[in-house]
Amino acid sequence: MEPGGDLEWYVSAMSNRTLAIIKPDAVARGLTGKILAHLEGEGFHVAAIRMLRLRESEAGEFYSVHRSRPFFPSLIAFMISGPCVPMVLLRDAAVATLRRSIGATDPREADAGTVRRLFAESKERNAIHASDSDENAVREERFFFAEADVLRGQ
Ligand code: 3AN
Repeated sequence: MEPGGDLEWYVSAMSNRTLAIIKPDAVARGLTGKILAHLEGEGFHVAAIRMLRLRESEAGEFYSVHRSRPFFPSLIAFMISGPCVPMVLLRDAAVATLRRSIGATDPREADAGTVRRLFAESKERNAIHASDSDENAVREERFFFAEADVLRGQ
């Protein structure tokens, strides 16, 4: 925020954006376009997008909150196994709406019509990541994009 900037504007702008990653399983299976179309159909606008392959250290930093979990080594191996597609998405109530749109972590528990129910293979190979709070959305956006790379007002 600019010094002396409008706090109300900043808070509302931040709650209207979130970070998603189409994960390596979905990219490898040729599902990138289908998942993008699904999200656009739910009212999200893509404001920044890249395709990249995470390094081990980067994946470890991104998922550092899970470092002590038993699935961490496998999660990191999966996340660096191929290219992924991080993107900034805009919509009102972006974080909560996208979490609903992607569904539960385990696709077998995900509601019908959610991205994971439609496209995910397993709890680990679950097609998509989405930020779980406005604070994490800001942190995760900065992981992949400079503020200047994020389009607004389209
Ligand atoms: P979500 O992505 O639904 O927010 P988190 O944040 O609990 O789920 O977990 C991050 C990622 O770690 C998941 N997307 C999934 O790929 C992996 N993961 C979580 N729990 C498990 C588990 N029990 N076994 C294997 N992988 C898991």
